Amino acid sequence: MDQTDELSGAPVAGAAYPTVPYRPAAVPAEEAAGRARAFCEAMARRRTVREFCDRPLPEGVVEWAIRAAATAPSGANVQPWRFVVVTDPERKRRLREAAEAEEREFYDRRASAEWLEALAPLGTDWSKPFLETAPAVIVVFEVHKGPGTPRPYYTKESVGIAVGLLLAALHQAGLATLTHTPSPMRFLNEVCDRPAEERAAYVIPVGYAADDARVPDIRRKPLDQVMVRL
Ligand code: IYR
Repeated sequence: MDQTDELSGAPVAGAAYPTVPYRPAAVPAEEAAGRARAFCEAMARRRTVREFCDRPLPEGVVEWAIRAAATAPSGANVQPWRFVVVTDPERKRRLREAAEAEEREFYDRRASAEWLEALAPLGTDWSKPFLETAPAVIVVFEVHKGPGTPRPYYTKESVGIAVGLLLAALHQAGLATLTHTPSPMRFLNEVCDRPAEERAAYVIPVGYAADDARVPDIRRKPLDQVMVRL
């Protein structure tokens, strides 16, 4: 069947595009809540970690986690993401140096008193040793319109969902992560050799938590504070 107008080449309303059957794995209704609960309990053990050890990553984990991330839904299925995996020590050193320069500016000048107060319980400062200690740093870029790349839609939402899947995949493989957000992130194009249409959105050290790692004593909001039933 024709899918485009013969003269203009424009898609014809109602034209048939290829489809395939949707066959999700069947879960018996009586098992559904238990499965959701098990996933919740596993995810509830995820914590943002800032102290990593240099234990190497098992073969293949990062690749499978990125494949999982890249299954995320995206606006018009453009899949506007790029995952740069930095493991080379010299590249990590450059990344740390450049990130710390931005962070010094942030903590010494750019951040408002209100923002610094909100960060105080996390114990963060300009120093980012984890960018070198962690065996891998995944820099996630949004891919905007450029030569050879289509216009994306809902880019931030799409990339955010992909990063959620990435963190979940790495966590269930026993790895620790940190969603680090040096700001501004333009320096990452140069450090990661990426073209201008790619804009860094997340810097994610990945590895094993240090044996003596500690995390802030914080709580997640209970369901009645995050869910509204109508
Ligand atoms: N990007 C800085 C500051 C920072 C901001 C927020 I919002 C945090 O949740 C944590 C840190 C840094 O990485 O230190």
